[in-house]
Amino acid sequence: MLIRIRKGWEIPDSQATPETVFLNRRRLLKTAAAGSVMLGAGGLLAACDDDPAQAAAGGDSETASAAEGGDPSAKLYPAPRNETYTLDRPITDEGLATTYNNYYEFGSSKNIWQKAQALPVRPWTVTLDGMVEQPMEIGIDDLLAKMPLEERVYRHRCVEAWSMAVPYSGFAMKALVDLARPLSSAKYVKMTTFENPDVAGGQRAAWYPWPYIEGLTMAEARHDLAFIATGLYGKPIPKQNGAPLRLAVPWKYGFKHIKGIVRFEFTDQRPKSFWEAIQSSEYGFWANVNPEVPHPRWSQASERVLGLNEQVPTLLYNGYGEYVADLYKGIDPQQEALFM
Ligand SMILES: Nc1nc2c(c(=O)[nH]1)N[C@H]1C(S)=C(S)[C@@H](COP(=O)(O)O)O[C@H]1N2
Ligand SMILES: [Mo]
Repeated sequence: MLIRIRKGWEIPDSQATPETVFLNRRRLLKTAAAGSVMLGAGGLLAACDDDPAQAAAGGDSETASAAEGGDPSAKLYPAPRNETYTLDRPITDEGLATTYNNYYEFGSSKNIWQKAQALPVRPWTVTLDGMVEQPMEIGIDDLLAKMPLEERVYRHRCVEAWSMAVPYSGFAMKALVDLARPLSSAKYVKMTTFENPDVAGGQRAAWYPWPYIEGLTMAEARHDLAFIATGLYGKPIPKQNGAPLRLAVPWKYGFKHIKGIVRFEFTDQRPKSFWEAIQSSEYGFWANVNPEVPHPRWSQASERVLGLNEQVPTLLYNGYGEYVADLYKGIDPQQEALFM
């Protein structure tokens, strides 16, 4: 168990578990309360202690990534690194990034990676529809064959005030938008996660508004930083991290990074995301990272860097302001909650 003295500006981790605290408050999910206690100081260590099989894995990346065996896309990785985006911190240990996850379809704890192995990721069909020239369905391997794969290292900042630095492989979301050929009247892209309660036990909890939904404006979706991740650490992306495809928009809080996507729908209606549907006063559409705009229940001024267990200041747009600030120039922050 990790014990350290908290500095004045640090928040207790127990306050930074928004989903579980919220549900506890509504008395909807008793086990979530246990989860939030487990995720107190030294959360990952506590989670590991809790489960002997997990402790045996001991953050061994090979174990957590083993499910890629037989993945028909394995030969596509590692993809060449795009050096445009660099980091100010070391890459998070692979074993940690693949065993400390948020994926409510498989439960509300961080320790869901084994449960997620039950998700079949082949065949996997992606639907591109809505306001497009021609709706289309495409299998993940056909999609991968069409897309220019590359690797990018991105910072990843959860709204719960922890962060990682992760090498994703995949393709610019713009390439997928171009493939879909949206009409000029489309204003947003709405993304939807799979629904399969037989394997995803969390989806049997009826109080959540399944399926998980997320959305971006067309300008955000076409921005070079918006990335569809299909690989992680030079291999196909593990199921717990969102196989076979998930979003990575690193200037936004992690809950925007929808996993296990089956549908991209182009629309002129702003989508209501999963967390917005649960608690719109705490989780909004924009979710851009801003250290000066606190979550209603805790500060966003700093973040705990997983693995280093170091508290560092959070950066505006998670450090990507030079690329993305222009996207929001015409938007009045009094009218739109850009940072929630
Ligand atoms: N479908 C789905 N996508 C999801 C989530 C989820 O519960 N379900 N959690 C989100 C949250 S809150 C975060 S922080 C990231 C975590 O991604 P990681 O486990 O790869 O670090 O996934 C996001 N995508
Ligand atoms: Mo998150």
